[in-house]
Amino acid sequence: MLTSETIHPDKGGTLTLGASDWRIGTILAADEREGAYYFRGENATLMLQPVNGSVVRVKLLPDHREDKHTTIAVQPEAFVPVASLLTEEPDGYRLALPEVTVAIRKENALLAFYTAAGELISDEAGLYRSGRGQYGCRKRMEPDSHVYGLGEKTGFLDKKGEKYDMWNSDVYDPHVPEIEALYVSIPFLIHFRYDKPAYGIFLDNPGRCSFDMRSGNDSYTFQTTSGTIDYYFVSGPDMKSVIQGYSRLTGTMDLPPAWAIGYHQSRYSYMSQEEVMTLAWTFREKQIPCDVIYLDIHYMDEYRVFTFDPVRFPRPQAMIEELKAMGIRIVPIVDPGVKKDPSYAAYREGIRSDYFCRKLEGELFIGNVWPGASAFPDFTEEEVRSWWGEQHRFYTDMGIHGIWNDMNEPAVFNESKTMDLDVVHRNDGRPKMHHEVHNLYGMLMSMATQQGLKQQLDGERPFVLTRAGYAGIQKYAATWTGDNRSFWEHLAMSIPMVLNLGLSGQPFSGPDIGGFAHHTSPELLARWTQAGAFYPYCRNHSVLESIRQEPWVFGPEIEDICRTYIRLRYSLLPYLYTLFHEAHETGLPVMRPLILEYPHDRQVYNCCDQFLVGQDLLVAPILRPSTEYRTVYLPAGEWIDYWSGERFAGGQHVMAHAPLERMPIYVRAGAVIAELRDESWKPVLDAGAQIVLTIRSAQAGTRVTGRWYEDDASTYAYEQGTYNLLEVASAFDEDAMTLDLRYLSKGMPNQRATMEIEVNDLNFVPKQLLVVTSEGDVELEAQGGSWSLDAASSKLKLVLSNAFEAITIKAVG
Ligand code: MIG
Repeated sequence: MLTSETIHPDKGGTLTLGASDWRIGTILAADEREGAYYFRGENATLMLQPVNGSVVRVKLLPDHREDKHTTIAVQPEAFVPVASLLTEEPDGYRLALPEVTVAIRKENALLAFYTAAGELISDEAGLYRSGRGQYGCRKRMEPDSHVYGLGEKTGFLDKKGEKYDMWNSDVYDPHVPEIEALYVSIPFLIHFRYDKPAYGIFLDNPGRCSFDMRSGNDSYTFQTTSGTIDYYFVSGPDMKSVIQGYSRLTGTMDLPPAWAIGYHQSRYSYMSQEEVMTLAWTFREKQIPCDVIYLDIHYMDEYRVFTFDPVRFPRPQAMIEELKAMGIRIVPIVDPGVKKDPSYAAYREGIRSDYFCRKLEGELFIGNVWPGASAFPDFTEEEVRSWWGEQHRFYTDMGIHGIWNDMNEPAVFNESKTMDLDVVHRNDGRPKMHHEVHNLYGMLMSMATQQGLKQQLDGERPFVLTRAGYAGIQKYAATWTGDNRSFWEHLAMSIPMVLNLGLSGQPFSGPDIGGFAHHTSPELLARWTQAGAFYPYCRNHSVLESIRQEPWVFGPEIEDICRTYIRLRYSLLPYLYTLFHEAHETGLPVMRPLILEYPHDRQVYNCCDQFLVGQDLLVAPILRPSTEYRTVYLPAGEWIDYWSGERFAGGQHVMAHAPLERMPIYVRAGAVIAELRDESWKPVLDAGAQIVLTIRSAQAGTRVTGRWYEDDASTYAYEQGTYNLLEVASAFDEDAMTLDLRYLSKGMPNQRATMEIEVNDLNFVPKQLLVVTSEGDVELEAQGGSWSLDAASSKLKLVLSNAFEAITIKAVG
């Protein structure tokens, strides 16, 4: 516990930067070699390397030593040939790329970035080195600047005024606004101003770094503690293109297996085979959908990874098979620490092959974690990663397809809370001290895990969940946000945290629903499950000895609420899955802050008590106890209350009534949402699942647009084009509706025989439904379709034969 002694009067400041007057100095010459430009300063060289037309890498080369090496976060294929032109002017140089121009001042080597049209995007205020050899870069910030991204951080959405550290840390302290570092470090920020070009900075340094948007009045700083400044300037012009640019650089996620986006249930720990089976049967009996049950550390034999405890889990394979038949998967936890135990195969093999981390002087690094004294694989070596991946046959042979990586910051029970800083990682021939690559450790572990599983699963998609990560983690694993608490404040905080992870290239994340530490309450669990149904990653998890928080433990009322919202998630799985496909293609997040879709609306720059799922669903959770009303901000357009169908004009705050069983949800008028109407509550997105495309408001003037993506939901066949992507657009008049359906891809022509569409709230009574053909309009029935009208609810239902590539349907009144 901290006491007042902490704020000792003799305590000095911690910001050391700017303490030295080191500068690059005057630029003496500039030259180009092998796709990079070198600006030779008096004290160091600055390298500018075009990545593509809108992204440029800036690397400071302290001893003029050329080094184009990047961390593993950067995809080599992101670098493409770029038309670039360097010109010299009396007081500087200009490097012009198709979409961004960099100006370099000769006098001080400071950079300014411009759009192709010549508009200033960003101006540099300084590049420093401290007496300790730490580098920092300062960029100008304006009164109307806003900062987003920076991965997994506490606080609100807008990071202006905050300061953060990038140092993967196991933080069991309550996650409060002043915690500067958590488990995942993504040194990427987005700088945004109203009506000005947005840009991103990705500082590719896996050592301890900091981002300070607090201390300077008109600037922000990022600084390193080891290694040099090596950053990527990602030009927009808008936030979406910045995120896409960053995602091209660091990669996008694979499509998850459908079961991974269902509801997951966890607890530290479900202690035995009987307990797990009882849990599974309870879900099925109560008809609460659930796809995954987690095994926390007690499943292991004295916490040895790749083992099962013979007493608690005597027949794991039988259990896994039985669960699979019920449609439930097991995801066991795997920590990096390998018990130091000569009778244990993983330890012996690791020692024999020299796979564990060693200290500078050569001795093994042994740290204390759950199994006691443990060795840690050196995941910076490719050979070690493939060995680690191979170990997972233990699980995959039993039918396990998903793994949960914990403690991979790495967390160690010692004073530094991590690996000793004198560990030397062999790093495939480029040895690094631990502190230089600390933030990569967890990601490399998940990479090893994912690649191993991929090899073993014979074409099936694995699922990996990780606590620690670095830029690019989205390629290997989903992340959950670690040890939050059952506090209402943490329910509220989870929204900006997940939103900023999404803006930082990680679309697949979520917190422990209900809260991990401390004790949940019936009301908190209900409200958290309502919100949680819309997180990209949806898992309820809680700590040892806390009050139980499975959906039913608080009696029928809370159970009903949980059931309703978990089922609601399942009914929206086709829509969610379509968003995951978009994330895979573009890097854009599934769960979005309003600013991403409404950048010209000043109301939304720090809006994070409500969020969007894709473009079409607006979710406004209740974030405080005993609260039945809240204001909701509806951005431009028209919004339909999901529950009542009531229509609201956007651009205003509305008061929503939200009794305990009701979380306010709004649907964008004009949205086409693919919904699952299958009562089996399984994440079946494949042939046979009853999926309906719903259009919720069909009024004259509404512009209807939507997409629906489908594939086999379990293999990588989509990479070869085996998927369907349908685009829907329609227009409405006073007494007619035209519906255009067009497959952008139809790699699975036999996926379903018919397609169902439901149009709600139609503003006229259709008398005829026609298909537009080259020979003129034909009755829908003559084309194998049918329709019906529920006049009371003005709901039109259409069923069409799905034999088309593109079809236009008209409803005429
Ligand atoms: O320090 O495996 O964040 O989800 O239940 C505890 C036990 C180690 C920390 C994880 C938590 C997990 C717990 N782990």
